[in-house]
Amino acid sequence: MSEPAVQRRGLGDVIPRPAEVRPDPAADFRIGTGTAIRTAPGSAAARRVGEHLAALLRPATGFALPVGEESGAIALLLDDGAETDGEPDGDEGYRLEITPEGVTVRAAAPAGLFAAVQTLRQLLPAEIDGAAPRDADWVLPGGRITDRPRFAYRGVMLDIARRFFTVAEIEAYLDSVVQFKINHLHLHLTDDQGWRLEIDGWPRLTEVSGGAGTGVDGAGPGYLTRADYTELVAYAAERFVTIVPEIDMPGHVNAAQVAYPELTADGTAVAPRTDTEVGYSSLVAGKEETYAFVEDVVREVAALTPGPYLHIGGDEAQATTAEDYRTFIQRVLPLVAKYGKRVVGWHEMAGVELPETAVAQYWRIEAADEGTARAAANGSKVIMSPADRTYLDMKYTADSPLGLDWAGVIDVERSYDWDPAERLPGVGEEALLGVEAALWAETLRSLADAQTMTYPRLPAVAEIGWSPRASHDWESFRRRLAAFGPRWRHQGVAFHPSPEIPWA
Ligand code: TNX
Repeated sequence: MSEPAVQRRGLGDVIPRPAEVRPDPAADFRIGTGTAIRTAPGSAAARRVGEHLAALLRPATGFALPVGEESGAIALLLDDGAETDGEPDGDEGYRLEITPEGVTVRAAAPAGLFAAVQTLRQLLPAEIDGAAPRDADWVLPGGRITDRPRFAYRGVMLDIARRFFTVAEIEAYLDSVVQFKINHLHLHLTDDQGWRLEIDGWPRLTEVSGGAGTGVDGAGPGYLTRADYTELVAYAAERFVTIVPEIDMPGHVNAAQVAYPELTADGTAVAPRTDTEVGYSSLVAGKEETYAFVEDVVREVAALTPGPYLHIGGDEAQATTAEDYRTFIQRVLPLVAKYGKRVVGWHEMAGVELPETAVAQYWRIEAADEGTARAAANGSKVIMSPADRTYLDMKYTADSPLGLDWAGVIDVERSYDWDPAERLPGVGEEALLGVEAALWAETLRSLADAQTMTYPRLPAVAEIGWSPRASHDWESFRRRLAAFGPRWRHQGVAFHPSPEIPWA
């Protein structure tokens, strides 16, 4: 069988769509056997981004692509005069110029170089993601791109409580999401069905509630040791991704109570749960044991996490009275601050008065939310994750084999055609830290299941988070998305072949 011809890409054929694109069809650059990568002198971080680029390009090209500081037609440079058209580039902005002589990337920080590498990867033919060397014309389209994100926070959440995902699976997932300039991975570490992070001094959390038979239908056992978590944090940091750990409380705590009955109201043991009910378990607001436990957990998670955020859940606490909920959150907020972290919580937390530094994550489907609006008015930032747009665990169509449908069915157009700054009254552009797509795992049984629900909807949310509001355009998006069919096949990433997309 002859190999299909490798097609030249257009300079704007990128997701998320870059802020400014000026093609110059006469200025294509061809990567060849002698091409080298040159990185900013004296910057170990830039050097690692160069190595990352080389590692992406070597398998399919078969070229050596040496990385050094002396010479090379592909240059990844740092300069802090970085400002384009009066707009500061920020850490993630970059300028990319492609000419027949070479490729020059300039950014104020290594994160910008990494973002540019994701763009470069997409500018090459899909075959660049193949595992074996092939003979092809590795052409980058000529011209200039100037790019920077709309929002600082572009996240994806993975629920490893309902179904545990191993370090290798989480790393594979991370590798696929960074292509879309996702820069936060929120790990939902604990829930009624399982506890997935080892905590010093509380071994039964993981021995019992991370062990055999845990997870929905008992199909998701496993947990992260502290060493595993530390490895994940480092792996993410190499890809400029911040891990946001979530310990869900005061509700969603049945697994903790199974392991430690002293955390229940009367101290009696509760049975493990593997069903998908929510809203039945609660930590006890009026018991000192509760806060001794929470402080140990918060201290430990904070110590293991270099990123600024610690997510305390706070959702669906139907088994907690309103008064107890307030008491509990007001005791826990200062604990998170005490261990140096900025608190994030699902927006129910905004029913309690919050410090300005707190972040509320809106997840419901209503057209307004008083608590979130009040938090925004008080200076808190908001992450937008409306379930009817960003929940990756919702079915694509009524007959999708995986997923739930309580927030409706979500096809690709529905996940793309909305604006986070217009979602809630009182929560405009200035109040937004960013957007996050959430993948709950009740119906997932494998990494392929997780990928199938994630792609192709995550790229839609990623583009909303990164690209200028004015560039939003469904017709353009679905055409650009079509090119990912062959890319994902080469990468071994499963996806749902939505009929809305004219797949290549
Ligand atoms: C609601 S969203 C939940 C989760 C479920 C999810 C399923 C949120 C903060 N809580 O406990 O897994 O729906 O879609």
